[in-house]
Amino acid sequence: MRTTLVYPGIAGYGFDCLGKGMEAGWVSHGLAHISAAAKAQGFEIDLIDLRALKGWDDFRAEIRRRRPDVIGFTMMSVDYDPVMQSVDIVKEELPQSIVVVGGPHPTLALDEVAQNPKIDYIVTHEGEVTFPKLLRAIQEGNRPSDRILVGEMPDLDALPFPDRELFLNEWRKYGYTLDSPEVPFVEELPPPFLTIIAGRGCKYNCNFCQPAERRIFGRKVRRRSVPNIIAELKELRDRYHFASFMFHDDCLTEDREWVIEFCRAYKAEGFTQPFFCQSRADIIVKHPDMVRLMADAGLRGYFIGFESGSDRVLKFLRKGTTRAINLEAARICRKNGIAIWANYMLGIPTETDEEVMETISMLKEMDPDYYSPAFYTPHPGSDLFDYCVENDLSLITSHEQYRRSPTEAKIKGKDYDFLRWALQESQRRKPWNQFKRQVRRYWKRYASPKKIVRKLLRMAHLLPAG
Ligand code: B12
Ligand code: SF4
Repeated sequence: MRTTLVYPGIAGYGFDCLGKGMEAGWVSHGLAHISAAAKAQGFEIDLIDLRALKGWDDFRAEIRRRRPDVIGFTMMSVDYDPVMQSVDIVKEELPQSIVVVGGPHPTLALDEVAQNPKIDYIVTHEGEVTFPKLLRAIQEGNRPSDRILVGEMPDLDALPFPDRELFLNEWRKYGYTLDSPEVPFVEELPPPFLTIIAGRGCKYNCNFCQPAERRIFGRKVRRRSVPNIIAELKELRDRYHFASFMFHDDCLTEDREWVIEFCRAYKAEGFTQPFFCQSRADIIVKHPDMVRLMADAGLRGYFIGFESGSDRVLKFLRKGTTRAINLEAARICRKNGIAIWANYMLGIPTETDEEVMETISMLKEMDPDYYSPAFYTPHPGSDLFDYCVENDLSLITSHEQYRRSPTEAKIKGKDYDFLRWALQESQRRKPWNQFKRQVRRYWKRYASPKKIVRKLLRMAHLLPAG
């Protein structure tokens, strides 16, 4: 029995985007995990990655060529349209094949997904236990009569490591050069670069996100043990000789004991590769000693959801932080040489223009290394999404618009001309900060005060060029 998994991540990028940016050059840990679990039980699994194809004709040709018995799709809300189009093509070409969908959107918007009668099975929640069980039942001619299968929670340490080769093998066929297993995205993380995920779920309660995480992964955060993560890192070191990596966990630092144990083990096992992870401003402020330990172990950057510079908006978002905490967290990062990837939103429901200006002034004071702005986008499964529906605020008309990109209008009543200006302004550094950054950059590049002074004098036209 042949099973093909499909990664549909072309929303916003289009076909033939493989390797062109982070979203177009990273593996899906969801599919890599269910592939590993199914292969461990003897099933034959391959992948179609829509990002590698030139168009729908290519997808049709692949389905004709591979003739899978079962086709499994992963699906975030943004992936809805490409998944539905793929399902149509699969059923035209292979009416007898069995279509299975899983991932965040089927769990969070089950009714919508269930409306498509061409989908044979919907696996909600986690798939490592339930998907292989379903394959076994299909193979034995004992198909479940229920179309909706509630995925069982796996014991994370008992799972085989994610099957990255599912993606890398496929990408190689399309001539994607693998000097890096996944696409690096910041200068602090050189290739070969890859991503890893240590746990599932988040205990915080931000209203633009929750209860989605809890509904997918349960109330309690589950994390792989440190020895289990170190064992995977060792395997990845042997196989890919990675020079840097990043954790995908929503908030790796929420369990201080785990982090401390990890940092010690990472160093003890001789790892020196730099890494990034996601954290929160309040955690950084509460545990500066943990931040130091992480920096010492190789942490080079934190993704931090600062979201807003207004205390009222932060409260509305149930973020559990304040402007002062955000600024203090940035100071601690800087002190420890940790780059700041600042996630923030503009155009949040109830936000006033003055509050947008507070976000701008916070960012100017903070001077993050990387700006990651979004026009607030209501994501299905979150309380703020429901608030937008109840108050008729959403301007979203297609699933593709569930991307957080700061280009299109998402919320009624917002002045997007002002927000576009705010977007630019929020990323304009103060001249003094800009100057300090230039000096640091030159220092790194030329590592000689004499050369830097000459360069600066030349910039100020006090020395002839050359
Ligand atoms: C890493 C990550 C990314 C990465 C990598 C994505 C990738 N290639 O997988 C990047 C940065 C690219 C990304 C982008 C986006 N992301 Co994202 N991302 C995550 C994050 C933090 C981890 C994903 C992960 O690996 N989880 C661990 C794996 C094991 O879980 P999983 O993928 O859900 O898979 C399990 C089950 O869902 C199920 N399953 C999944 N697929 C299938 C298929 C079948 C057949 C079966 C049976 C089961 C099954 O089994 C898996 C194993 O248990 C999650 C939050 C989270 N903690 O999951 C958000 C999350 C998935 N992202 C989200 C969003 C909104 C986005 C963006 C839209 C944001 C944006 N930039 O606009 C984009 C969309 C990208 C696109 N397709 O165009 C939302 C999705 C919400 C929703 N309603 O869909 C999440 C849940 C975050 C949140 N709480 O809001 N993301
Ligand atoms: S936004 Fe981040 S910290 Fe807040 S609930 Fe979601 S994953 Fe957790």
